[in-house]
Amino acid sequence: MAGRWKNDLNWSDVTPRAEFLNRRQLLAGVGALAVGGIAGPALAKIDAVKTNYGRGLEPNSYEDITSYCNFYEFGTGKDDPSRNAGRMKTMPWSVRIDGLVDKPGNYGIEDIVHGVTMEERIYRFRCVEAWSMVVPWVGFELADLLNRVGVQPSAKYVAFETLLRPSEMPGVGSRVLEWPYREGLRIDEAMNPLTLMATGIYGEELPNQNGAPLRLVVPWKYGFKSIKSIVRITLTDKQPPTSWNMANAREYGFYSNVNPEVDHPRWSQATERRIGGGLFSAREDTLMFNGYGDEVAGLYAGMDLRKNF
Ligand SMILES: Nc1nc2c(c(=O)[nH]1)N[C@H]1C(S)=C(S)[C@@H](COP(=O)(O)O)O[C@H]1N2
Ligand SMILES: [Mo]
Repeated sequence: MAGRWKNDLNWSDVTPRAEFLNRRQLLAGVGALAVGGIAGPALAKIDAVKTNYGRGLEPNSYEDITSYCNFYEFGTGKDDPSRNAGRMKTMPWSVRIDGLVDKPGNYGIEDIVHGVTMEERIYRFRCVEAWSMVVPWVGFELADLLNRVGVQPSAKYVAFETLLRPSEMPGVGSRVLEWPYREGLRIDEAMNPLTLMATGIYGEELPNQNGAPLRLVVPWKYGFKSIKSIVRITLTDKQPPTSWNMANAREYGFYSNVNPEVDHPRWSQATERRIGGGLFSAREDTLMFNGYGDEVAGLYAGMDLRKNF
């Protein structure tokens, strides 16, 4: 264990060994290492996690992370995304960046990832449904991207939208949410160094079901804030509408910070079940801000987190 969390982490150190070898063999066969075109070179050497909280956390298996998913555009069952998301075309992919920015435009995914510092970040990921996983993401700080396009001083929020392409998304015929899936962050949350744009897991390109080719990861917030397959990023001076809040404002607030003291109206948020832990594994206590309080509690100083849930 001890050597795992040094600055010279690489994938074989953090991936359960058999699985790592297994996948490499598989991938070598199908040429999936062509991910090199996008994120490859930067993946060869991975920086250490930026928060001490990742220390000692054992990542969930690749299998858990890619087969137990929420991506309602492909169905509401946990295994629907892994079965259905393969039909989503992720190449070519562009992201429209607009609103209160100096350099608005349609940016190809190649341009977005070009020259950024890709890192591994091992984050605990807590879903609002009271389960959690530990995921070795690959990604870069959202702040990097925002700084490159130039955020204007009047921008107070960032709004995100997921692809909406009904011909490839069997779930969007359902009215369970309003499409496209939308999320938002306050600008200081977006600029926080913990906030990632993820392009991969376990050193490989994101599988579609996890939000290829580009998704948000906000580790101190419930999972639904981590919007997948992003096609639009808008800087705005108004708090943007968000899908789960529009669907049920009483149950899902704009902030959605992980908070064991504020229950969901229909269940407790005090504990969580770690996916992959087995049927009889003990529930774990949920930590304030999902354990990232040292890094982010200051963002909410003076705010009533029961009101701003
Ligand atoms: N576009 C989109 N993004 C989404 C969702 C979704 O249904 N659609 N589900 C959210 C929820 S509820 C969670 S818990 C996480 C799940 O991410 P994972 O499947 O990679 O674990 O994605 C979030 N992002
Ligand atoms: Mo979730």
